[in-house]
Amino acid sequence: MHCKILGAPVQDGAGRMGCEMGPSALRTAGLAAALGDLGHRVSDLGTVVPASAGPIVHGNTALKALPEIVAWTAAIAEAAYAASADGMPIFLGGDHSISAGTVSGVARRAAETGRPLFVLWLDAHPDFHTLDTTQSGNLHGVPLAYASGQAGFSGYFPALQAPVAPERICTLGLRSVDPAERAALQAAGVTVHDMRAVDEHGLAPLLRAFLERVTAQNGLLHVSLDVDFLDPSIAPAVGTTVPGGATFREAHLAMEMLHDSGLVSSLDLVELNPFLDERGRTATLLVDLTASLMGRRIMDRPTRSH
Ligand code: HAR
Ligand code: MN
Ligand code: MN
Repeated sequence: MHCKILGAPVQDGAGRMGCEMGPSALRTAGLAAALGDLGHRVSDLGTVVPASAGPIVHGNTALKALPEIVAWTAAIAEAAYAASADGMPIFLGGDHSISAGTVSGVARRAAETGRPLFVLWLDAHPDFHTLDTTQSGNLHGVPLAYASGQAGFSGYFPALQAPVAPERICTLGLRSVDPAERAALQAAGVTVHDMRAVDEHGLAPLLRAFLERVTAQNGLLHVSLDVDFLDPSIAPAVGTTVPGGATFREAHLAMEMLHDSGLVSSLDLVELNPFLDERGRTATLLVDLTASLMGRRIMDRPTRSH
């Protein structure tokens, strides 16, 4: 596989600074080498540069950095479209607002190939607010609503060329959902597997059922991995920690199943805030999870010195 790494150092969509350093930390943690060791060809395509931000006025006065995030979204969508012509783009956030661009860009590409794009959203949060419903005003809370064509973005965000049908979206790991998001997810028909479902059924059958749907429709699959999908005890480097997240093995199992499915066509690694990390452990975990997604197996792991 040809892995294409692309940095999107956006932090204005989150409530605090630091995600700008995410791509650097993931590179420092050895992402390219880990992929190379698995036999993949790796290209680092560098860093997306945002378009210039013009003034935008919106009635929701809580919104933060709307012109900046709109400018980033336009540039990231173009870069994602270009990078997804072949190979496997891996987008390094940056806060989760980058996925407004990555998902819309790869969806435009998928539409040209004629294969339906599915999205697996691994996150404590659904990020399903619209510009009208967000109360925090942090735009990392809206990308999934935008990319799936929910109302209220037109005239502000770039026009969507290929919205992802909500029936093709699966959220997994949710445990922090605002009332407006809960209603919108249900109305739209997004598949929601919250942490209670993971606890009760186990992650594997929930994910397997979704992957079987993707396979049955000969789909492509974009995976969006938010650091806060993981339990904060193993992944502290995120601004929005929520207790009760995925364990080390749940997360690796998800990645191993995704690898075995052969369906994944693009990946986001988002919300890493290296300023909050402990000796790089969260960045290292994200690299190891990516390696599992790209084919590293438990039985291939030698003992490491401590
Ligand atoms: N729903 C809340 C809000 O809109 C929290 C959103 C937090 N989002 C992320 N990414 N950290 O999932 O403010
Ligand atoms: Mn998120
Ligand atoms: Mn989140």
